[in-house]
Amino acid sequence: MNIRNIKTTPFTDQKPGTSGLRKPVTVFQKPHYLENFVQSIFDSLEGYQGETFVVGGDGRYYNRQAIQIILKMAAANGVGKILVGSEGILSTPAASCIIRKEGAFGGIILSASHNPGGPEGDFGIKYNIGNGGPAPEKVTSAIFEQTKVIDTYKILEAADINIDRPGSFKLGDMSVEVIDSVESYLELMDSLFDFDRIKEFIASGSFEMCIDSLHAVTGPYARAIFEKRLGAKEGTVKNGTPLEDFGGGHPDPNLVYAKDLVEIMFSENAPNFGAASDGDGDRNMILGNNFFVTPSDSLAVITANAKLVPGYKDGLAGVARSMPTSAAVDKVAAKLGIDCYETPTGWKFFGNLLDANKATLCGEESFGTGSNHIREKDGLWAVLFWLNILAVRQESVEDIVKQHWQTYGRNFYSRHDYEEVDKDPANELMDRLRSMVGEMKGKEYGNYTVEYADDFSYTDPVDGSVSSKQGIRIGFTDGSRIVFRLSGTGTKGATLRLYLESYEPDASKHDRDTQEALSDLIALAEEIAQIKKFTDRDAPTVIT
Ligand code: G16
Repeated sequence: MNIRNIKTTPFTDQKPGTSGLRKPVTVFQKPHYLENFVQSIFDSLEGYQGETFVVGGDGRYYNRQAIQIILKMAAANGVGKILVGSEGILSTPAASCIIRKEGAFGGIILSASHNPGGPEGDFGIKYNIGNGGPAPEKVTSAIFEQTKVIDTYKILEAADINIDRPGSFKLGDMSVEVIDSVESYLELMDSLFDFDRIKEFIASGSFEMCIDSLHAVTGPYARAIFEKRLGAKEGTVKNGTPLEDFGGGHPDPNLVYAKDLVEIMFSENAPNFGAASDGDGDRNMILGNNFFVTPSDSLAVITANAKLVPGYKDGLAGVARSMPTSAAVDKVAAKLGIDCYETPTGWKFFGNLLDANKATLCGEESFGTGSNHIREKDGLWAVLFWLNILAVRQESVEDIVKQHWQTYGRNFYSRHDYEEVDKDPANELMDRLRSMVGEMKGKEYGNYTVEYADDFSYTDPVDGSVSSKQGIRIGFTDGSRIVFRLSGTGTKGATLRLYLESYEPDASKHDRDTQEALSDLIALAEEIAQIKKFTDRDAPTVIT
């Protein structure tokens, strides 16, 4: 076995963000860049020698090359066994599922999620721990510390392995098992949902659906589950072949980037149900016939209807949502008499709550929903949850959501993104708000009175760790709220996110247009934060 010790010097920009290290492909292709980060992962871990790891990615450009490098470095660093998704494909939820099922030590997932791919696009790498979830901050910080002092990495000199189909190999002393990418995940879904009932519902002929995989990782999963297992007609899954550049698209399931699906679902003869998922399969967007379900509402509806789904029929331990996510689910939790946790943005913050059985369902406004079945958000799981609800209730998506609002009131909600703005003025905007919030309580802005204003800080109820500076919240006495954050996943400049929410208990006002219902708050956000001045933009890039 020929292990080479390669001399290297640190890169100063390898701090993991909201979800791992994301950079343009060209950065990852710099000599030693990927290798430094991978070695830093191993150097920050203890007791992994001889253990099993899972590796796979969303199929984007550089996925295959990166996997070969990681395999050889893992072998050189003493890993016992690696499970790799066939063709290098593993959706993020499938990777989480396999780490848990196989009792692996951890996993390395290659994805920049919803960011565009291709030679000029983005690439990413993140480390997941043995519970199947994203490494918590103490682990990502330890990795970052290693990246600052690294001087050598280890790699096995060996030929590439054929990862195109399942099979077993040896790389030095390490075993490599190329596994079917879909099988374990499909089995898990089958154990949670009433597949027979959904199949019957689809076969009834009165129900049509359209699933858009946006040329990203969920294609093979969606075809196997919806078309083969649940009997939806061929062609139900659109853009189902993963492409290295996602067909030139932006694999982000929202109203702007999933525009083909949106056109179909908002046409005259729209199907009853539509859904899309993102680059690595952990996000989802749910649509009805001419109807959009906000991710925050989706979490609330799923929570309220959980007892209809076999895997959740015995009740929920609690729910959790990220701070900027609307409080729609809080109302459901209150009615069910269960706890509702508010965490910072980032799925990693749900891990402890799920492990400690404090929460069963979790969700984020950024099109992420999931449960304790794995430790990642899960796009197709959310789609199946909705299908299960629809199969039982036999009502339209719109009717289900509107009835929900009647019961709980409606949380009008929207996110305005200012993408790729200059970093310095974006930081100035946030610093300015930070300096203002201490004085804001009780202040009046037109009809609004500030009830609280702060820079969100979270103390994990399980391990007591504190995460501060997680976003500026300004809450008003009428229950409405404005939140400002800088994204932790962008790779160019800064992305300012403005989250707006107002609560409307009166059902006669639920049909208002969202942007119109929030127009006073939008104007107020501009007045308080001077967004136009600091971003030099007249309007947001994306409104969801
Ligand atoms: C990641 C995280 C999510 C987070 C989202 C947006 O999602 O896993 O928890 O909500 O980023 O983060 P930000 O607002 O910082 O850009 P994904 O799907 O990109 O892995």
